[in-house]
Order: sequence, then structure tokens, then C-alpha cells
Amino acid sequence: MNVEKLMADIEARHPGEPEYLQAVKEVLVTVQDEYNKHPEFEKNKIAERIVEPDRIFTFKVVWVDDKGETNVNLGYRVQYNNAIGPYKGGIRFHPSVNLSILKFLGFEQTFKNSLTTLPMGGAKGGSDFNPKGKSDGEVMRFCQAFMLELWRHIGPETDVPAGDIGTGAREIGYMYGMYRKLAQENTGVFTGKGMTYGGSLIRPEATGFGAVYFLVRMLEDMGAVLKGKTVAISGFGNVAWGAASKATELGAKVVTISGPDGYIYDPAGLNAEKIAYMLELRASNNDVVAPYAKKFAGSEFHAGKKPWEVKVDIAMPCATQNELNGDDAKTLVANKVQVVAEVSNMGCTPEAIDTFIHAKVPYGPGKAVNAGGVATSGLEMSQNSQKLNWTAPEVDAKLHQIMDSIHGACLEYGKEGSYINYMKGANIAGFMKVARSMVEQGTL
Ligand code: 2IT
Repeated sequence: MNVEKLMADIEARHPGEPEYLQAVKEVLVTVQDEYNKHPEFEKNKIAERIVEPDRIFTFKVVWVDDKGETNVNLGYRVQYNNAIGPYKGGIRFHPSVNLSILKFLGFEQTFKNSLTTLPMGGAKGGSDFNPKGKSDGEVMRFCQAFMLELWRHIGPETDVPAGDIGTGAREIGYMYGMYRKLAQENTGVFTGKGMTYGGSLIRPEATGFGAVYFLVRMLEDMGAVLKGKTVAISGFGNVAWGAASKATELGAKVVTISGPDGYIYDPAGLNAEKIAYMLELRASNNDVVAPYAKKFAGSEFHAGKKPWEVKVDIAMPCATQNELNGDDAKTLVANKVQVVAEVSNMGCTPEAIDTFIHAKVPYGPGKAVNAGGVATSGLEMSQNSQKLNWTAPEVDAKLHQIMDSIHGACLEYGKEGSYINYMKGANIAGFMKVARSMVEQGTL
């Protein structure tokens, strides 16, 4: 593969899709040496095929708000690659959603799902619907309208959606309810379901818990432990909640959370009460963290800023793509950050990743660090197929095992002298399985 030539072709074909091009470039650059050792990949045009989604559905979502007014949003599903299993990936509801973002997410999901060791292909979907400030009834009517189109393209063995930014248990409940009614079946399509209708214990916690299990292994690789370390977390949603809970349980001190309005610095660190309050803030649907500083004495709110200026041992971006840029990375490195575990999908810009790697700061990429979420979705699918429910310790033990195996895969391909390039390791390990499976199944 000639990455420059390939990227030029892809850019010409898909102008104006910066996030998609960024994700593709990162993977191609890191896998090229390994790829070129396999003439069967080049012969089968695996790189050219793997960068394009299998298909994309775009549809109109029409719904009526509480004032009786009609609203129009756009809905999408990008079915990226199903070489190793049914399409699988979350649904994002956020005003920023567009095709470039969903294509980057579906592309990343393909390799992430491959890393989980479970049989799942990659997909992503969503809408530019903004859940902020919407009533329960409005969210329900929107979700039902969204499913009125999407239901015919998904199914237990074809495509299994889940949550992402803006879609939690409530939205999945409304979407699954509509799917079940239209499809006249109860096969558990959708993961992250409620516990009363086929959900899995530990799924809500899984992305954050898995990220901390991976982080613990990264620390072990450098002969360090999590206990006593300070951690900067961004975001205050489901993923930040899971990561903060587990890191705190294991003795780390989480000193920041953040929202679109700014960040909270709490030098005393989070505790159970503060973590519960974070959930309350999220549930209030206003997308702000500022009220935290009024509630907890000793904490500070920094309006319009990101938490990366705080001196910490560990940084865990848990919010959204490109939330940590080159300047943020330089600040973290100057403040002697020891490890960066990216929990958001593509949370760090290419400049930030270069800065960490150049400074030999271990950087765990989202597709490895956050894979516990979709891995536990895979475990939910297994339970639904068996018509059984596993206990929380059973699911947690399997999640732990999967995160260890992802860490092992990163080490297999990521060693660069004494430095471990987890990004390279994750990209190659995730890519190899999908690529081999495509070769074995012929040109399609
Ligand atoms: O980015 C992700 O891995 C998710 N939003 C979860 C996907 C899933 O199918 O559980």
C-alpha cells in the first residue's frame, strides 16, 4: 500500500469529511508496514475496500414537539463492515452529527469491535437532533419517528445498534419499543437495554470500567499503580461516570470533570456523593457542570476552559472527538503527565498524539481503551441469544478478561524498543483480523 496515493484518492472522493479522513489516515499510516508484509492484502485491495463503508442510509425524521410544531431532523446509519459479525455500533444524537463524524465513528468501530475478540462488525448511526432541554415526550416522539425508518435495516443477525452521546437507557427504551412493535419480534436488537427487557448488568458501567482496567495494565507496563494518582477526566456523561467511579474505587483521586460550559477542578477529589451528583447534572438535561462548584465547597468552576491545564498524573478524555489538541498535550507533558488513556472516540488530535509519542508518554487510543462498552454489548447479545441473564460479577469478570486480551494485542504489535505504542498495536491487531477475514471470504 502507498498511503500517500491512497489518501489522495480518498480525499478526492470524499472532500469535506475531515473527521473521516483523520481516522482513516491514522489507521493506514500505522498499519502500512505490517500490511506490506502480506501480499494477499494488496492483491485483494483490502485497504481500498476497508476504508469505504458497505452502505449508508440517510433519512428524514419528522416529529411534533410539545408546542404542536413539526420538526425535521436528519437520521443516518452507516453500516461499515460485517466481515467478522453483524454490524454493531452506537447511535449518536447531537447537533454536530454529520456524515463525516458517523463515518469516522463507524470506521473506528470496525477495528474496536475486532479487538474485543467477539464476532461483531462495525457500524454507527445517529441524528442531528439535540436532546438538550427536550421533554420526555419530545424525546420519545423523536425516537419513535427515527425508528420508523431505521427498523427495516436492522436485526439481531444483521445490525445491532446501541447508545452513544445523547442516547442512554431512556432513548434506547423508546427506540427498542418501536422496533419491537414494528418487527413483531423480541430478539434483543439494540444493546444497552433496560434490565426489565433484556439488558445486561454492568453494561452502563462497562465503557468506564473497562477503560480503567486497561489503564491499570498500562500503568503496570511502566511498573506503576493507580492508587494515589491524580486523574483529570473530561465530560460528565455515562462514560465519565463509569471511569470516575472505578478509578475512585481503586484509590485514584479524580480532580476534574467538564461540560460544554467549562470544567470543575475539585482538589479534594470525587467521592460517591459527588459522582451521584454528576448523574443528577446529566439527568437535568441542561448540559452544564457549573452548579457543581456551588454545591461542593473547595471546588472551582473554570468557564469556557478544558481540564488539561490542571497538573495531574493521568489524563482521561471522556467527552468527544478532538477534545484534546496539540497545545493541550504540550501543557500536559510540561506538567509531567504520566499516562494518557483516551476514552472518547478519537479524543486526541493527531498533533496531540504526536506530542505524547514524541515525549514517550504512554498513550492508549480510544478504540482499545473504550472497547469495554461494545464488548459488554457483545455479552448482552450472547445473553439475549441464550435467553439467560448473567450476574454482575460474571459480566464484570468477562469484561476484565476482554480488556486484558486487548491490552495483550496492543503489546503484540505495539512495542517500539522500551516504549509501547498502544495506538499502533491496537490499529494493527484490530485491522489484521478484519483483513484476514475479508481475504478468506473472497472479493465482495
Ligand atoms: O463507541 C462505542 O463503542 C459505543 N458507542 C458503544 C457501541 C455499542 O454497540 O455498544
